[in-house]
Amino acid sequence: YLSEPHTAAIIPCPFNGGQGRKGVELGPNRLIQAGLPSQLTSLGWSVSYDPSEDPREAVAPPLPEGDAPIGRMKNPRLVSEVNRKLMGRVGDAVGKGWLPVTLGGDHSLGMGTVAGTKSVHPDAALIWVDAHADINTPETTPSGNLHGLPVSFLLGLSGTDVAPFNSWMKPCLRPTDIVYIGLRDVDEGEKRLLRENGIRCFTMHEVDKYGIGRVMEMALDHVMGGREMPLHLSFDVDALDPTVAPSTGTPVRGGLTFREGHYITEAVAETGCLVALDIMRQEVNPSLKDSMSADETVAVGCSLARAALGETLL
Ligand code: 6HN
Ligand code: MN
Ligand code: MN
Ligand code: MN
Repeated sequence: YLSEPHTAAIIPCPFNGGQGRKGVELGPNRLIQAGLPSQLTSLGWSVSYDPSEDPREAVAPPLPEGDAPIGRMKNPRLVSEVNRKLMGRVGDAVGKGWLPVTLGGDHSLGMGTVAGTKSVHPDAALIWVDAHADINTPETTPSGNLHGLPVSFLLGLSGTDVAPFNSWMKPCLRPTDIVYIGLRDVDEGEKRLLRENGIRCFTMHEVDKYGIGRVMEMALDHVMGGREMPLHLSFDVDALDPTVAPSTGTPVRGGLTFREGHYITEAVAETGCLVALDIMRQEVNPSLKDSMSADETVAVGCSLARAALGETLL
């Protein structure tokens, strides 16, 4: 799916409107300052990234009508508009045969990135690495934070055919297209949705039980069935254990080790089928006290991206 030479399009998305905490919008810039573009160049990729472009424009469109909650959904117009634009950017990159590397930002952005990939490759498979399932609907969401809902919108679950999203977003994901890895904090309503839709999940329990090698084999087998098909990887950094990625909004203990996280990205690189990558919820707390853990988390984010783009392939 990738034309030679490979081009990676870095799409910084300093967006926090899908949840209530500040800090997640600082992530993309930190990954870039840490040298991600040149690191990818060193791996042999051409990198499309325009440092003069201000990414804040794309993620903070003016909303003259204000942004009152719709039902339980918070910031619905902002989240919708940002994702509509992101879908276009990701779709453009994938359409050119480039590999978009979207740097989040909160995970509500998964709506736009996956919809963008699907606009070019309707059959694309999706691996969602996360402590959370992000499959709440506007009805089941306990928090109203849209970063907990992207997957239900992509699937078109009941209750997601709502304004303002339904003006541009059409369901584009089938339950058999997606597989989860790393789950350990799933809401009751989400468990029901996962069951009802027969969605394959590898929770931390399965990672412990089978080991990450076997889990990746089964996960790829499930979504790709041994075939060559376009693959989208959406990696929420909170899937990693908080000892590995301490700088994230809702740390959940008992997560993926450094190696397990990297094994996932390496196994994805090995398929040669990756068409889009999200590194999400890379949060940075600007306070000095936390600057070490932020640096650590940023370094892990860069190294996951490098591994997904083939750093460790011999
Ligand atoms: N994330 N399930 C919780 C909610 O509010 O819906 C947490 C969502 C977390 C989202 O980690 O990207
Ligand atoms: Mn997430
Ligand atoms: Mn998460
Ligand atoms: Mn929870």
